[in-house]
Amino acid sequence: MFTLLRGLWKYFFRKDEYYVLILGLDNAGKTTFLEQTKSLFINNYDGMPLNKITSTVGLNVARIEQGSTRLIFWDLGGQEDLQSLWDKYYAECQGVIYVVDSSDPENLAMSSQTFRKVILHPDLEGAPLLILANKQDRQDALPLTEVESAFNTGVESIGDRDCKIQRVSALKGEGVTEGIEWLTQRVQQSRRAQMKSNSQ
Ligand code: G3D
Repeated sequence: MFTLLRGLWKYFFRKDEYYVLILGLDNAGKTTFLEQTKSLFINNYDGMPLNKITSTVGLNVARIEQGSTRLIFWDLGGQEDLQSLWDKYYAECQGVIYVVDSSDPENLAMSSQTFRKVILHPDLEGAPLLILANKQDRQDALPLTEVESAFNTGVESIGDRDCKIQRVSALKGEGVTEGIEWLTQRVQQSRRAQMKSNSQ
C-alpha cells in the first residue's frame, strides 16, 4: 500500500527537468535576463535590483517551474576566455538561449559569428534555440529585422532545429515571458529531450 501511494505521489508531483544554457557575449544582458525571469516566474522572488547586476564571471544557476516542468538555467560568463568553457555544458542541456545586445552594432557581427560557432558544435544537435534581441527599450537599439539579418548569415547551420528570434528588454521584462514559454514548449517537444527521457 505504501509503495502504491508513494508511486502515485511521485507520478502526480513529478517534474520533468530541462537544462537550458544562457549564452552570449559579455554585457549582452544574460544575467539581467535570468534575474528578470526569476522575478516573473518565481512567486515572491526577492532578488537584487536589476540595475545593480554586474557581468557574469563564473556561472549563475537558477530554476523555475511551470506546471509539471522545471527549467534549470545555466548562465555562463561571456568574456572571451570564459567562452572556451561553454562547450563543457553542451551535452547536458536541452535548449539554448542566446542573448544579443541590440544597442551594440559594433559587436553584432562578432555575436553572430559566436552564435554560429556554438550551434555548429555536434553536442548541441537538435537543441531548440532562442535568440533574444535584448535592450529593445533603448532608443539606439537596432530593430529586430536588423539583428535578424545579421544572424541570418548562419541560418544553414541551424538545420532542422526549432529556432526563434525574439525582441526583449530584460531590464523592463518585455518579451521575457513569451520567450520562456516558447522555449519551454519546444524543449518538451524536442527530439533531444525525448532521447534524454529514453535513456533514463
Ligand atoms: P551579461 O550577464 O551578459 O554580461 P548583464 O550582462 O546582465 O550584466 O548586463 C550588462 C549591462 O547591460 C548592465 O548595465 C545591464 O543593466 C544592462 N542591460 C541588460 N539588459 C538590458 C536591457 O534590456 N535594457 C537596457 N537598457 N540595459 C540592459 P551596466 O550599466 O550595469 O553595465
